[in-house]
Amino acid sequence: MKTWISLLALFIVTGCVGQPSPGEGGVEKTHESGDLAFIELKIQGMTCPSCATGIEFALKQINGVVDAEVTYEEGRGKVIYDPSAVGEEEIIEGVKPFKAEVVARGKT
Ligand code: 9UX
Repeated sequence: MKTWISLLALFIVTGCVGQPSPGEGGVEKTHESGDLAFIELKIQGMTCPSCATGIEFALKQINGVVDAEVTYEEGRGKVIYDPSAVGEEEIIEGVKPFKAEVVARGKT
């Protein structure tokens, strides 16, 4: 539930000022240890690019998430996380208002 609250708090902060950030141009793999996992999410309900930025930010607040990238155009999110610290369920819970579902998973 705390993840949802962080998402909510983010939207309160971000509002709908709609400044689509250019993003980081790809999910940077900062840890190449091989102990990290990767999931791709299908995310429904985003209505503007700022939504994607907000969800991406919220995902990054989750403990154990190493990196996240969400694209509005594709309706997809990519998350790299430490499976010893966080699970798919908690990650999905963090974006629950947007009906995220895992469409791919793997190792980094
Ligand atoms: Mo502004 Mo996108 O609230 O849902 S971030 S339209």
